[in-house]
Amino acid sequence: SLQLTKEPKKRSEKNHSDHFLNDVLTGLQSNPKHLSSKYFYDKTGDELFQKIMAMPEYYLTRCELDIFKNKTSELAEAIRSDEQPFDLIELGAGDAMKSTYLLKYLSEKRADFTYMPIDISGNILSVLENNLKDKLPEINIKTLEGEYFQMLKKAMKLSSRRKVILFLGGNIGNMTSKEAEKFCTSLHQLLNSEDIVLIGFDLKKNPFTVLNAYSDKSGITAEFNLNLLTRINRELGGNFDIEQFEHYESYDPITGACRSFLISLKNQQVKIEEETIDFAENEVIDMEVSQKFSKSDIEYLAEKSGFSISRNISDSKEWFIDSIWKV
Ligand code: AVI
Repeated sequence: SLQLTKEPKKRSEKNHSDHFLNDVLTGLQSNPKHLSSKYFYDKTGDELFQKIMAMPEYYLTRCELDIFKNKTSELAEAIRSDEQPFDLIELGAGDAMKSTYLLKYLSEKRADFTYMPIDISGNILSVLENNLKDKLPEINIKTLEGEYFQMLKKAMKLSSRRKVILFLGGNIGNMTSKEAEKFCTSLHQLLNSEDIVLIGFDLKKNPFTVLNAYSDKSGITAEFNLNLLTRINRELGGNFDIEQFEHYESYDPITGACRSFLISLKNQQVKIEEETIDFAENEVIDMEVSQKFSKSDIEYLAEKSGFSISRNISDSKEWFIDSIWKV
């Protein structure tokens, strides 16, 4: 077929923006309309997320930091296996603020490991590499720029050492439960029997605490959501009138789904490339889910995807769990 005779597409800027355009149009032409929160993180989005992490309402970062600062030896014990050398791979490492505590501890204990941060942003990886070379020059670091699974496969080929995979920050909560299951199952298939994963889960807690973390009074989370419309305007030639959309957050304490929407404040049409999208007054765009988990939700996900839980480590408030899984 035509497909087979075609040259494989190179990973390029063009290809990247094709995906973005496709996902946006498909999402906005669906019913209900939706956009993917993975596109929140352009330069402005990165800055807004930094602001979110510093907000008093946004407890997640502080809770996981509490674990990495104060339970470092437990973490290290749970991920090390005898004195075996290993590769410590972090998915979506960003600035590696939390993992640096673990890296420091492991290096003080003379663990034999290579730190391999994976991130889609080459920029943040070079910042991270420079920081670490400055703070912890003794650590071996190999940065991997690209998509999680592509880079994981590359890491598996690069060395045959034991792998420890970190997936922090509650990022798994931004997947639907189906996506999370698929993600963990693929991870399980890729790994070997000695390998370990450590995943950060935000726990179900007082519903007001959760809701407040995602509907801050200062409006930063609203800006974070609206910024995706601005990004569509800039990168895909859209003409969203940002003023005509409003952020709405909801939390369902039964399912643990904290969900974020943008409401269209009037009947309006938005153009993106050649396409016209109709919005009815009060129609919503489904923007993001931030799933909260119970301990049994975590167990279910681990087992469903083939893992078994080796240890759960939580912060002093018991609001967040770093769950350590065996293959
Ligand atoms: C990155 N992720 C874990 C954040 C969360 O809590 O779902 C993204 C976020 N959305 C709104 N505030 C923060």
